[in-house]
Amino acid sequence: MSFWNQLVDRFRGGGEEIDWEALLIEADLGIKLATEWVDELRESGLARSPEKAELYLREKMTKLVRIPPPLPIRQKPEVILLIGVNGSGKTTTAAKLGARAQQEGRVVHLGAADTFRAAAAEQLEAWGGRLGIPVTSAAPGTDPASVAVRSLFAAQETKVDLLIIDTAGRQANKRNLLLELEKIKRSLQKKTEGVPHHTWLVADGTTGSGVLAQANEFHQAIGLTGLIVTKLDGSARGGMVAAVRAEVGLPTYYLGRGEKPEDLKRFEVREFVDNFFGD
Ligand SMILES: Nc1nc2c(ncn2[C@@H]2O[C@H](COP(=O)(O)OP(=O)(O)OP(=O)(O)O)[C@@H](O)[C@H]2O)c(=O)[nH]1
Ligand SMILES: [Mg+2]
Repeated sequence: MSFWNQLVDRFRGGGEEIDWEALLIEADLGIKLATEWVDELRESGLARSPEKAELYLREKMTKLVRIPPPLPIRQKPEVILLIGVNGSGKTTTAAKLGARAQQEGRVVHLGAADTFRAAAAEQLEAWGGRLGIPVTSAAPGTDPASVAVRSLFAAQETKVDLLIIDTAGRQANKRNLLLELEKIKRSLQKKTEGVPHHTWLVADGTTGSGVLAQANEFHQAIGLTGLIVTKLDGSARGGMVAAVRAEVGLPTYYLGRGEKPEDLKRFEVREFVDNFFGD
């Protein structure tokens, strides 16, 4: 039985009307979006029919999570900055994005701007070694902004197509760590206007509504352009993709469904919606 149908069964409660609000919150849609959609279900009278309600919600979801057309980037390299809380999957995602781009025929460079954890640069270097992607790194304790800038210079010199910069894990409420992120962004911008083109939050899908909170906090603090949700190979179903789009306005570009490079999937609306509600 699909995740969705399991939820419907669970919230049906004694043959009465389904508790749609509880169901949608359980599916990680967040309170605000859940309430909004449930009000619409009630007002339209669809709440009493699970089939009709599902069709309605499918359509709402499909419209909501649409991916905006890519902005034309004339500069080379295109630069992606990955940020997020500790252990969310940033370093792995940097490598996976690199591997994907390589498969598409693009030349990639990696920047290891996590100089906080001693093993962080080694972890990215190991990935670089395996994938044949050069990595700019520095000794632990080095100013991460300087490593980011050096990686930009290296990527420009070698004329690669894509630079992916990994950063240290941090909570969005730690002021000094946020300032460090701001400095990384500002230093890159100072060297080349428009860089980084993308500032993506990498968030662990198993934290459920935590993803929405993180997206809100990081977006307010330093400005995000998109989301990547990792660890969706477990029980998490990704409802937070809709919540983040509705409440923070950020599109999701990739989903992580495992630890290997090929487990990073481009976000596809149709596939996502089918997966969420069950085929
Ligand atoms: N199952 C699963 N595991 C993942 C996924 N993405 C990352 N991981 C695992 O999560 C763990 C943490 O990943 P990292 O990439 O090191 O996370 P990070 O955000 O760089 O961590 P810090 O640098 O310490 O903040 C690793 O064991 C990864 O293999 C995913 O999509 N699915
Ligand atoms: Mg890391």
